[in-house]
Order: sequence, then structure tokens, then C-alpha cells
Amino acid sequence: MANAIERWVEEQAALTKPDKIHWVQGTEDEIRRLIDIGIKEEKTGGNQTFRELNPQVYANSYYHRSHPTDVSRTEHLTFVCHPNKEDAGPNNNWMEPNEAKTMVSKLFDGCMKGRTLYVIPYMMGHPDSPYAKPCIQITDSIYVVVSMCIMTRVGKKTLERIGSSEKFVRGLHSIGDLDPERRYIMHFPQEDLVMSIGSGYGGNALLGKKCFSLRIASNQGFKEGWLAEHMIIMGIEDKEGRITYMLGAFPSACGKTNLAMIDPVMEGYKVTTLGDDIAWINVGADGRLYAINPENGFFGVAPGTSDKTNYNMMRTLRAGKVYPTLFTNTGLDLDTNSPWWEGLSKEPPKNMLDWQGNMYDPASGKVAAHPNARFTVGAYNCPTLSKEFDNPQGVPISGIIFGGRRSDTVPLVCESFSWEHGVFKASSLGSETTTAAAGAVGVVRRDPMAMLPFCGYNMADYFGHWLHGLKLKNPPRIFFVNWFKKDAQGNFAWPGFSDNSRIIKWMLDRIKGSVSAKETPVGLMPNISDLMLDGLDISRDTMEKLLEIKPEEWKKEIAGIEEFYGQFGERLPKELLKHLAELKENFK
Ligand code: OXD
Ligand code: MN
Repeated sequence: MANAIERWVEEQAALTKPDKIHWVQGTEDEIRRLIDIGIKEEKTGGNQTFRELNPQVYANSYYHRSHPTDVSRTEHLTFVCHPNKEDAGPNNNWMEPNEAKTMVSKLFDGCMKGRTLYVIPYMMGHPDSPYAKPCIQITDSIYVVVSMCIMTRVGKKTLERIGSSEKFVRGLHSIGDLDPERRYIMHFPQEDLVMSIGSGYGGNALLGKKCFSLRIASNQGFKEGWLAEHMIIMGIEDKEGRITYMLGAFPSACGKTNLAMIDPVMEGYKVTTLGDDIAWINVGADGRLYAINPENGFFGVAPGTSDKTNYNMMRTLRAGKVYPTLFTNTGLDLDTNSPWWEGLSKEPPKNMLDWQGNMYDPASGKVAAHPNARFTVGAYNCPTLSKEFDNPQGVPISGIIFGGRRSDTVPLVCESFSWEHGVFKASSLGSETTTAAAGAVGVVRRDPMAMLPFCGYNMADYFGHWLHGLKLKNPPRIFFVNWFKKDAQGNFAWPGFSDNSRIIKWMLDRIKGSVSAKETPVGLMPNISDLMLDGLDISRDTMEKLLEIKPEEWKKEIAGIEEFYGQFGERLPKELLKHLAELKENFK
């Protein structure tokens, strides 16, 4: 008698009609064989799925180019299919589940003819963690299989953990014909099921990532009393050797990966990395929050990454020790057979293919790497990886940082008055859009907790869950940052990158209770004299501007929040309206 996994795989095979079925083990040998298949696999336009890169420059690394229409998450084609539209909320595209399934099943019908169906058993979270979840993904893309082997814990432990149970998250994926008209990323939270067709891009196709670890998992957390968040996890060790763990939520392409691996400018301080994108957060027996990173690798934006901006990530990318490293949609330097992207070095290589495989002409004014070009690399390659990375219980959290990309209005740093006030501020966060998702770039959109594209249920209920759903006795402090404020000339006023550690230092001092803060209409803010600015060439005037609160900007901000909140009607928790009214009052 077949078990639930076998039965589900058989059903999907009957639908998709592959030539072959391959059960993935996730061993080094197998990954090597899959890469070899990918090297031989011809794609349209004469590309290979993988091209081996120069091991002298990047060890154990492969180049991949995706279809030019398939380079980012497609939020307008992503649906969360609860039986009731209201449960999906205004923050999600919705379709009635049966209708959605019928519609995509037609696209899946026979889509793997002539291809191999890969079954990937994987864990999100360390297999020994009580918070980890077993999952099965089906795909017909070797790029996806290899990426999943890097990003998640693939292998037989998952099959053992599922055993004869029916309880596992199911993900059916096919690249289909890559036609954007036939591209859908469908979530069925009631069944812990994702069906994704027509895209091979990370956030659409590696179903363990955004689809499961955020959209499906946030919904599970809502029902079970925990949180699945778009957050980094890091430990900050001070001079005395004490480690403080913090979470950081930022919208896509706002420097999360850089922050997770930051090299502090303060003597004697060290940052250790636990995660750069997703945190699953549970309440421990002591009433504190504990976080694990469900992933096992980093899928980061390449452009802008360099020895200067993120030396630790560059070391991670060159390590090639554990699992292969993939570079997708970067330029390709033909002389050195290595990837190149804007920001990696000042001068572009002379003899280079751009991300679409054409000879790159610097005079064209075009970029060589797609702005959302990515690397996929195993976490164990990271020199700053925390020794607690595999701790099944996770790490205790003392502070949460929320950020966004704002040219104005939002100050460099601010602390909330309380947990509830912090939830209010996080629920009304705005950020300028980036290239991580298809659509206009640079427009301010409300992105609560940096979760707008990832919350698998009605965000009004999500806010309520943050306020009342956790049995928190000992909440962490909540901070807000904006590294992206611009000066009158339109340049970033704050140097960013490793200098952001100066602001983290202030947070640590607040957590320890060693500095006071000023009360302002928007929260608690630092006295400039309490910030560690030694060695930084920044004027007092610039610092004041970075911390300035302009009433006319905030009045606009309040109007934006009111409009955003308006969509949620009666479902919005009253506490948030109370805080909004107070904020308004503060600016009268
Ligand atoms: C990501 C994203 O890929 O947020 O992490 O888009
Ligand atoms: Mn992300």
C-alpha cells in the first residue's frame, strides 16, 4: 500500500505525464550528476542550464541565464486561495480554490511530456528542530532542483519524518512554457499546497522559500501561535563577549543580506549570521521570542555586492566548500570565465556577455547584469555563520529592526514606545519599490513588516496576531531605520553598509539600558551624542537632518496610512486606529 507521499506523487505524475520520475536524495554526488545534466541540457537560444565557471575565481560555481521575461517575482500572478475572499484580504490576489485548481490543472496537464519529474523531499528548518516542517516539491527544472538542494535541507530525513503521515507541505512546480500569460503561483493554505507554473525564478519556483516559508507558513503560524517573517537573524557580540540576537525586516533588495553579514566598525564587536531572508519565530517557555532560519542558503541580489559593500558575502561566494554556488543573470566575463555585475569592480571587463548573452557594450548605457541578478549559495560557506545556526530551539530575540527605503520623512533610527506602538509603526511601514518584483520601481507603497507580498492571509488578522496571538511575556524592543534618506542634492545622506553598525550599537545600548532617548511624536530617538560617530566624516547638520521629523512630510505619511488602513474596514484591530489617532494628534 503506497504511503501519502507516493500517492501524491503518482497523482501529480498522472496529471503532468513526465517520461521519467527521479527521487532526489540531495547527496553531493547526485548534485554533481544533476549539474552535469544541466551542463549538457540545451535551452532555447543555445544556452545551457549551467555553465561551469572558473574555479580559480569562484570555486564550485555555475552560471545560469533565465528566460528574459522571467527574472523576478510576479506578484500580480500570485494568488492566495482561501475559501473566503475576505480571509485572503485586500493584500492578496484571490481566486476560489476549486476554480483556481481547475484552471491551473489544465496548464499542468501533460506539461512534463518528454521531461523528467523530480521529487524533492526537503525540510524547512533543521530536521532536529521541533519547529521544522517536512515538505515535498515536484519540479521539472534541474536549475530548481539544484537550487533547492542549496537553499533547503534535502534528503531522506524528510521522508522519515513524514513516515506514514499525511502531514507535509506539497508543492507542484513546472516551468511550463515560460509564457507570462500562463504563469501562476497559486497557494492553497487550507491544504498546505502550492501549485506554481510558468516560471523558474527563485521566489516563484523554489517553493520552500516565499511560497511555503512565508505565505503558507504565516497562515500556519496564525493558527498555531507563531510567526513566519521576512526577516534576517543576526547575533551581535560586544566587547565583553555577550551576544545579543536581533531580527531585521526590510522589503526585498533593501540590503538585508548586507546587514546580516555586516562587519561592525566598532572595535571588539562582531556580527554572526543566522539568516538573511526568513525567520520562523516561536515563543519559548520563558515568554521570549526564539527564531530559527528555515533556509539553508542565501539567494541574494548580486548587483552592488562587492568586497567593499559585503566582504563576508564575497568570501561566502568564493568558498564553494559546501554545495555548488549559482550565479543567475549576471554578466559573464569571457576572459576570466567569471560572473560580473554592476558594483563588483569599477571598470567592467572588456570582453563580456550581458545577462541576455549579447556582447556587452559599455557605451550602450545598459547594464551588464540584470538589476535583480542573483546568487544562490549554501549557508555553511559563510565565514560569519553563527555557531547557533543549527540550534533546534533557535536563538532568543532581544530586538527587532524594521526598515524601508525612503528618500524623506522617515528618520535614520527610532524606537517604538512599546510592543503595541511598534506593531502599529511596523503595520504602516512604507517603502519605495525595487526590481525584486516586476512593476514600477521607486514608488512608495505600504509594506507592513516587509510582508505585503508574502502574508498568506488577511493582513488585518495578521496585525491582530502580532498584537494578541503570541503568548509573549518578555517582548523584544522594536526599532525602525531608514538607511536611504536623501539630501537636497538627491544623494544618500547616510553612508550605509558597515557604518549601519553604529546604529545597531545604539540599539544594543538601549537594550542594555545604558543610554537614554528623546521622546518625539514618532517614537524614541537618539541624542546625537549617544551615537558612535568616531571616524565618520559626517557633519552635525547632516546628522540633524537624518534625525529630523518634518510635520508637513508626516502629515502626508499619515494620509497614506489612513488610506492603506481604509482597505481593511472593520477587521483592522482598534489598537492600530488608536495609535494612528495619537500620531495625528501629535502633529496638530
Ligand atoms: C527575495 C525577495 O528573493 O524578497 O528574497 O524577493
Ligand atoms: Mn526576501
